[in-house]
Amino acid sequence: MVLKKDKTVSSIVVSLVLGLTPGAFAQGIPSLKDTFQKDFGIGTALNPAQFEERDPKTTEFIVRQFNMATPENVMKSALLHPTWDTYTFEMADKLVEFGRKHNLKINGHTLIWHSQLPGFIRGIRSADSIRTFFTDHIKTVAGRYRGKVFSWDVVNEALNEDGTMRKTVFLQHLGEDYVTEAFRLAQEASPNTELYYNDYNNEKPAKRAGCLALIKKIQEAKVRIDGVGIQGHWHVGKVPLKDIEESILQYAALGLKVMITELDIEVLPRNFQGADVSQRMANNAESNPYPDGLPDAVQQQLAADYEALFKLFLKHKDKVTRVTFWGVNDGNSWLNNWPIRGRTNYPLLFDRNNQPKPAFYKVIALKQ
Ligand code: 9MR
Repeated sequence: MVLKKDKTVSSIVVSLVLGLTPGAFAQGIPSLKDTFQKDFGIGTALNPAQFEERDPKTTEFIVRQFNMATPENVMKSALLHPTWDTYTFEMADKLVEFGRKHNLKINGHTLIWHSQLPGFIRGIRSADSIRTFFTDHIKTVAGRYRGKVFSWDVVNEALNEDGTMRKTVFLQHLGEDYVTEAFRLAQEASPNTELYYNDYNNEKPAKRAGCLALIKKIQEAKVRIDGVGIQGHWHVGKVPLKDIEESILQYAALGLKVMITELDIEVLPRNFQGADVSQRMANNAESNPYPDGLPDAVQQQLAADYEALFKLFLKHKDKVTRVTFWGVNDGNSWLNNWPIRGRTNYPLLFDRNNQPKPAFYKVIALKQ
């Protein structure tokens, strides 16, 4: 109880320092989705404990803060399509139902990705079999959620850092046109769903050029693509604001909606950037420096980074349609376990108890 009181008091102090009206606290913590209602959607990645509503307080919190959601894992092919001719839709159905019940628009993630593929793919040697998997998977999954999800990340992470096509099983067997083909199949199976290409580091110039070329290719084939997702796995003190702005402008110039789809800001030591899940780092004495709390200087830098990002998103709110955080709070973040297992990370706006961090108030204050 005492602890709770202290937290409320410190939140009020933070708000006064930031110049927020005391009214913002009359109803408790301000709501991100309400604050940015006229600007863009606010999304989060969800895991089963959350969309199965195992804790009513968590549900209440999610529904108050967010109006869009992406399944963190349950719609990936390894989970949906475990053997050649079986699909397991139970968890994905629950997520979709959670969205319907609580008015959160669902972004399906993801139809075609080289990672988290079903195990049986490894045994496939022929192009025909890969094509059969590819076609059946898109038709079946996009078809099942037709009219039920708002959008799909049709293809995820098809590019290398230099902008060339990543050598995936799909590129190898189906050739470069597989991306266009995926969008064509998704359009047929789910004609009224928004269709996106999603990647990390595609704000960086070389990868962005590859991404722009990929999008143009789809458009030249007269196949529909509605938007591009910049995942947004960035690093504290190093958020590439200029590249992000240039990317928003260049993607929007192709007529696409731009989304920030997996936002988080790494605060722990890392010797590379991006989100290639196959990359790992060795554990050593310095790799988990803040197990008991984030030092104030890093907390303030994180707040400044989030403030600068949201300022930029607001400047381009006519082009940015959604900002999705990759997790509800710091405790849920994949960055606690990647690229090293068992670290204590602080990449989001809410702490492990769903309490707003200084970064949250900086972001909210942009609209006061
Ligand atoms: O957050 C996801 C984590 O729980 C999974 O273990 C991981 C496995 O591939 O995927 C994570 O989500 C990824 C997303 O689907 C695509 N972009 C990078 C994300 C972080 O790795």
